This record gives sequence, C-alpha cells and structure tokens, in this order.
Amino acid sequence: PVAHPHTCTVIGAPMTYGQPFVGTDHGPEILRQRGLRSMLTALGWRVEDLPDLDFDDATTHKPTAGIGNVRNPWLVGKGTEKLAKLVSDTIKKGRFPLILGGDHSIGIGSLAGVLSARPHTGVIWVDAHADLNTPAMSESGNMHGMPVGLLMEGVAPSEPVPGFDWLYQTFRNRLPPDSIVYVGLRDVDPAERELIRDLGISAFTMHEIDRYGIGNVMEMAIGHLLEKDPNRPLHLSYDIDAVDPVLAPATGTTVRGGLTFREAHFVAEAIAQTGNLASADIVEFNPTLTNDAGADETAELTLQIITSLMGKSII
Ligand code: EXY
Ligand code: MN
Ligand code: MN
Ligand code: MN
Repeated sequence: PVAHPHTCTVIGAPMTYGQPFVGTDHGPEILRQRGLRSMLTALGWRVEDLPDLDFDDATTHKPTAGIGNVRNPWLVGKGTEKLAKLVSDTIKKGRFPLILGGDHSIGIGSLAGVLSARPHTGVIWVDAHADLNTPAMSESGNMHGMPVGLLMEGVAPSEPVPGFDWLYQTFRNRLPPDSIVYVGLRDVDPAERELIRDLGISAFTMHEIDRYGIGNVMEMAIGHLLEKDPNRPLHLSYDIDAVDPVLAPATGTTVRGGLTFREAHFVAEAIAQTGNLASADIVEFNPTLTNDAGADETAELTLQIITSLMGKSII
C-alpha cells in the first residue's frame, strides 16, 4: 500500500461563491476551534496548519458577473486555481492535504491538484448529489454542482469558463469515468443521470445502501477503484449533505433519506482501513443555515467523521 504520510497539511478553503449562501466560509475556523489539530495529533499525525486561502481578492480584479447561466465563475475560478496549486505542492512534499470547505466548488481545485500530482488517483465522492454538471448542463448555474463535471474526461468543456484558464494550461489532467465511485446519491439531475448511465460510472446510491448494506457497498466501491492496482492512491471528497439532514442540518442543499450516523462513519472508516487514502476534502458545512444546536451538532459530526477517516479505530 501507499506509505501512510506522516504529515497532514490542513488547508482551509472558505469558499462561498459556488452556491447562493454566505456561511460556508466559517467551516475551517469552527473545526479548528473545536480541536481539529489536537485530535489529529492524538492520532499520530504531525500537523501543518496553514492560514485559510483568501478567496476574496479576485473581486477587485474582474467583474463578478456570470457567463450564461453560471454564477461567479471568475471568483470560483481564481479561488480554485490557488487551491489546485497548493494541493499539488502539498502532495509533492509528501504530505496529506486535508482540505476544509467551503462549498463543494472547491472540489474543482482539489481534484485538479490531486490529478496533477498523482494522475492515477481513484476518487470516492460521498454526496447526496452527483456534482457532475457542466456550465452548459446546469439548471441552477451554481458551481458547487460542477466539480466532477469540470474535471471528468469526456464531460469537461473543451473551452475554459472565464477564470479557469489555468485548468486548460497547467492543470490539464482529467479524471477517467472509471476512476470515481459515488456513495450516497439521492438527488441527481436528469442530465447527470444520463451521463452516469452512458459513461458507466460506478454509483452506489441510497438505494444500493439499503439493498446491500453499507459494508458490502464500501467493499464494492473500494474494490472497483483498487481492482487493477491495489496500491493506487485514493482521494475522498466528503460532502456533509450525504448524511441525513436530521443529523447534519447545517448545510445548504439538504435532501431527506441520507446516511445514518454509523453509515456516515463506516464510509470514512472503510476508506481509512485501505491505507491508500492520500488526500481528502470535507465540504458544505454551513453553521448559519440552522439554529445553534443544529450548527453544533453538524460541526461535531463533521469533526468525528474527519477523525474516522484520519485513522481513528473504535478499539
Ligand atoms: N444538481 C444541483 C445543481 O447542480 O444545482 C444541486 C447541486 C448541489 C451540490 C451540492 C453540494 O453537493
Ligand atoms: Mn494512507
Ligand atoms: Mn457536493
Ligand atoms: Mn451535495
């Protein structure tokens, strides 16, 4: 297996421009305040905690208006460019990037950075949504619904969206459709559904979780990615809205019928146990969208999921 990296670089990515709400920018600071660093240290990690990326300086450079239906492409583009560079540099230094969102549009930067440093990476996308839209397909124009679409081979637009020149110059690697698995889907747009079927993308929706149980689902999901190369590095993108909104109400696009508390942890534990996890992001926590109790509960759950995926075992 991939050597377990000993140093974890915590990257705060307080992005809000991929969706309509403010508040996702508070994610990194709240997780740090709740003791992220000491919890990582207790698991044996050496921790490098970087200052949050600044995603606001691009506002002065260019108009923030969208192109066609796409909202804030320049701001998302310039922000994710910074993240892609940092993720790629972090991996090349032999460190484990732990990326804290922010909305899921930061996945554009994470995926681009990971694929640039390790083109062969397998991706596990834990989400209620497929995030497979492109600017041409999207009904909402929100870029948090597009990270997989913008990076997938055969789906990604051939011309850059404004702000995304970097994705067509230095970060040109794309993700083959057989190199991602979805876990937890339950709200997929018609055009996304068609792509998943046509490209044969491996998708374990809530239906498969009900039918086979989370244990079998994770075995199949990981098996699919590691089939040809058991040493393949894995990247996990964990959208907190995959979890049932009763347990994780503080997020912008809640969908009923999600992962239970144990399923949410099991996903992280199963991936940690492979020994192949090499980078991760956890996104879409928004403390402002519910009451204080709901925000507290979601923050604590997010932190516990991170603990599981970074190697905590029950005994
Ligand atoms: N598919 C819908 C859209 O593209 O607007 C909803 C996307 C929600 C994305 C959330 C974060 O995962
Ligand atoms: Mn590892
Ligand atoms: Mn998402
Ligand atoms: Mn989602």
